[in-house]
Amino acid sequence: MLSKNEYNQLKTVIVGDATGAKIPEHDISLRCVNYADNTKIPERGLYPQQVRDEANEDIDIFIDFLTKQNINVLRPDESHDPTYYKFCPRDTVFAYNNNVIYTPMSLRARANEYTAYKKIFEKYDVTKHNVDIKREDSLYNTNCINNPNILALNETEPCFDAANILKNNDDLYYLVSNSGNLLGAEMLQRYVGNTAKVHIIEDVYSYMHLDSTIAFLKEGLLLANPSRIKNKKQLPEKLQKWDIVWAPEPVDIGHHPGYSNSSPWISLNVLSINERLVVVEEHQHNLRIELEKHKIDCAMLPMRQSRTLGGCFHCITVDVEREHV
Ligand code: DAV
Repeated sequence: MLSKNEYNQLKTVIVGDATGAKIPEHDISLRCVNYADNTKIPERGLYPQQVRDEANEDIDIFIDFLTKQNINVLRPDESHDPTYYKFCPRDTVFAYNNNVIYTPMSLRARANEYTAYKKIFEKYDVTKHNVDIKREDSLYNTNCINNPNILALNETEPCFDAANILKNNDDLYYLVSNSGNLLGAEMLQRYVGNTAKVHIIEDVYSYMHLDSTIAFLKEGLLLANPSRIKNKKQLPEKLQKWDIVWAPEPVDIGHHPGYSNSSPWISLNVLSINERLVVVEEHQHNLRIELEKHKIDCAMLPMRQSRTLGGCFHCITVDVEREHV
């Protein structure tokens, strides 16, 4: 059985790889999903060497830490040369209970990214869903450019990145945003059937993914981004009963000039090893102080290119197996 929540003792994890990370063709999907704020898209081609090298150096440090925690680390297929990247397996693969979903990703350039992870799941006796969608121009709403009140995805076909979801045992939480539409949530519900209930989170954050807005720390305790969640009422009813650690202002570690795939709130993108230990970007001291108040220790590790490439320790991993209690 695959992991069912975000915080039980981690046993097996996929860690991404910055090798071959690229800016893809400048198409309508890239503009609407990644650059709806209308910033200039960098030139097509490999990310600067320094970005890829530093990201991989920091990944090596992270893997060393995980291995010392007796966690089994798996990597994307080395022979896979990505059209986009394989730095953030979280975006691509939804591993949950008895299902693996290679999600119908919002960027055209990421349509085949799942092939980098297929081998890993061959040995797991779970149902594999691979959703092939057309990504016609009509899926994308160019009115989203410069207008966060209009989402990038129309409801023409189901479309979502796996990182739009957080899992909490029998409940799945799904953000409707530029990287996931309502049809996608319905499809997710069909795939997991009666093993879980999909709860929608809407009108909270228009851009990418859920994991720089909320992190589940243990049953009944979540970390929330106060710049996006202003009021408990914006959360699905079940989560309104949880205690909330409000994340402090992030320390902005900056990004490579001209290349930015995330806001400073990537600080919130932590990976739980278990309910008492999380991996946090090394400059986020105020976050560490808040978490320690809740008896959660922080392993402070570097991830220098997290803003450049749009992923910190949650994004660059998939928790494949956690202990079941
Ligand atoms: O700017 O907070 C982060 C993307 C996480 N996958 C942001 C988006």
